[in-house]
Parts: sequence; structure tokens; C-alpha cells
Amino acid sequence: MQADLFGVAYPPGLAALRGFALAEAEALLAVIGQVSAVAPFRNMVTPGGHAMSAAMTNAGLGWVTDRKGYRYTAEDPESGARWPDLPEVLVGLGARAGAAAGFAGFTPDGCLINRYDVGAKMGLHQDINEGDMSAPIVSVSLGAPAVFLFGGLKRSDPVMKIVVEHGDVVVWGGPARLAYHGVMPVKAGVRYNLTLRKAL
Ligand code: MD3
Ligand code: FE
Repeated sequence: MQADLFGVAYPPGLAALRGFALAEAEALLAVIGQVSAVAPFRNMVTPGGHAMSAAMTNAGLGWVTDRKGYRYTAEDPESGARWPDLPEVLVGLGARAGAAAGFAGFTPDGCLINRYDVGAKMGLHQDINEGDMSAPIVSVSLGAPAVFLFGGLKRSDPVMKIVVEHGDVVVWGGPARLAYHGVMPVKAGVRYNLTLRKAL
């Protein structure tokens, strides 16, 4: 376990890098604007037929869901064109955050961009569509704060709450990589989350 200043113990495999992306936050918001001008945010539908409350788009290899299931694609299914290239600023940030958390050599090939308007949330789930579970996932929070839910390897395991704010980076890997996680409804404002991933 790792303890922060207040003695809160984070589970093994989770590293909270507070303010790690703060200096780049404006550049990251500009990237979100550029990507979403080409590949607009949309509320994708789960295989069960429910529209997700978080709106999504991608750069590089892109995570998608529809009635057929969850997967990564090179093309945006809405346009048929390739997702915008993964910008260097995102590759670099992912690599530096991964290295800071003990994952030297991590190189993301895709970024899922989530937008949470007021009330949007994400239910408890595991990220299992990536090809290489030895790679971590790097999460960058921008805009309004949110509460992450972080559980265990079973949906019924107890969950820990972690507040994330503008500029915070959280790295999930090793024993935390397949943990259930989610996001509580955003209370006010707009929140963006970038997840830098190794999809293949
Ligand atoms: C814990 N996004 O897109 S990132 C997702 O804030 C997703 O938008 C949330 O969960 C968001 O799949 C949370 C935090 C996160 C990402 C990956 C994880 C937590 C994780 C992988 C394993 C364990
Ligand atoms: Fe997830």
C-alpha cells in the first residue's frame, strides 16, 4: 500500500499523480477541441441497448460500443474515416506518467476521451478490451471534479472513493489493471477524462 499525506492507503497498482498534467491542461483542452471537431462527441449505445451518459470520442485506436459489442477500431463508425491521429502531446504525457508510476516503456496507441455533463456517470466495469494487460491505463482528469469508484476484481468487492480534480493523473496497472471502477454522477460543470491506453 501507498499512503498519501492524510494517511489514505491506495491499493497496489494505483498511483495518483496529483496535478501532473496541470501545466499542460490548456494544451490538452485544445487537443480535445481539435479531435472533437473532426470526430464529434457522441453517446454510444451499449450491447444491452442503453445510451451511455458520458459522451465519447477517440484519437488513435478508438474504443467503441454498439449493439454488437465493445471493441477497438481504427475508424470512427460514424464517418468511416480513421480516428484523428493520437497527438504527440498525449503520447508523451502517457509515457511520462506511466514511467513515473513504475511502467517504464509504456507507449499508448489510443486515447478514449469522455465528456461528462451534469449528471453523467459511469457504472462499475472492468476495462478488458485491450490486448496487453501488462500495460497500464493512464487517466487524465480535466475540468469539473469527480469521484472515482475503485473496487476489486469482483463486482461485489468493496469500493474506495477517490476525488479527482483538474490536472490530476491516475495510473492503473499491475494488480489494479483489472479492478472494477466507475465514476459518480458529475454534480456541476463539465468534466473531461482522457484515458491513454495500449489497445493492441
Ligand atoms: C481502474 N473512464 O473510460 S478513468 C473508461 O473518468 C473509464 O472517464 C473513467 O473508466 C473516467 O473506461 C475512469 C479511471 C480508470 C481507468 C481505467 C482503469 C480506472 C481504472 C483500469 C483499471 C482499473
Ligand atoms: Fe474504465
